[in-house]
Amino acid sequence: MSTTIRVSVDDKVGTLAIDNFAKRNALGATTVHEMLSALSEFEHQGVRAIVLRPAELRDVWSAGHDIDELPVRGVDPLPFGDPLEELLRAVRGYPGAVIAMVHGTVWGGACDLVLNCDMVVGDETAAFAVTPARLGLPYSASGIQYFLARLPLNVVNELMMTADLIPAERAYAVGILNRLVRSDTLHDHTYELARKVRSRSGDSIRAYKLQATTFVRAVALSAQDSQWINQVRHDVYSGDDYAEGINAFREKRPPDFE
Ligand code: YXS
Repeated sequence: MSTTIRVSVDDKVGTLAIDNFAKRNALGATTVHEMLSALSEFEHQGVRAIVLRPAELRDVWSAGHDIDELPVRGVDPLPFGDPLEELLRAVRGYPGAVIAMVHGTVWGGACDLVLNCDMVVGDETAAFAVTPARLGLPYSASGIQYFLARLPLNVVNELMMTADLIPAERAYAVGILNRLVRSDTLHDHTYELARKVRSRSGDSIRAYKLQATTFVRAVALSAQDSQWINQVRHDVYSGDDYAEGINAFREKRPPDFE
């Protein structure tokens, strides 16, 4: 029995709803593993389009990675096996459309999750922030690569360097959102889009998506550059900023990176 998500299917259109508002729908291991199981079950049932949403439409869509589960200084906070990294790969690899329905603010790894969805429908309350610079955390190389495939460099720079929320109008203007609709029509617009995808050829869409996500990953990178990236990230997650960022969150105070 799932404890932090709600799942349903209606005529091969699935709904995957995060239901843990007490923790602002933070994406901890328990929630992520339930989401991974749901995606696997959707695939088994031949679900062709999935709407990813919060169970309740409140002011926060998701607060991102569960900070309480981030490791201490000196340990990579976003390794390949991190549950949220696994979820991002599962969404990218799902053989059908995953459509994010966004009402409220989306933070950090949840922003990565939304941008890994195939399409994003948001309303006037939708806003997006990517927050490693608030935590002194070195973002994952795969995450950065995918952000750069998804958005212009200057927009990724703004997200990564300010860690500020990009509000709905700008999110639509810069391409984070496919559709920007009024909150009272968000549900209908999102499910209309999902049903449209569901009505098209599942074989064609699966083949397209598998090729598209493969092409996005296909970049030439020397072993030397790969090792250099790992060293750069190691130096950051072993450094003072990361320790201070995590402590500041836990002590509910602004971080002091001076
Ligand atoms: O004090 P209690 O026990 O009630 O718990 C509080 C918060 O500690 C908890 N909570 C979280 N717990 C773990 N991980 C989180 N990300 C997280 N966010 C919140 O939920 C309870 C209610 O939070 P509260 O009182 O702050 O709610 P609010 O409505 O006043 O504010 C909502 C937010 C989302 C604006 C605020 O909670 C917030 O700023 N959360 C942190 C957002 C954030 O920085 N997320 C990035 C997580 S790290 C990540 O995703 C990546 C690794 S990265 O950093 O690289 O992007």
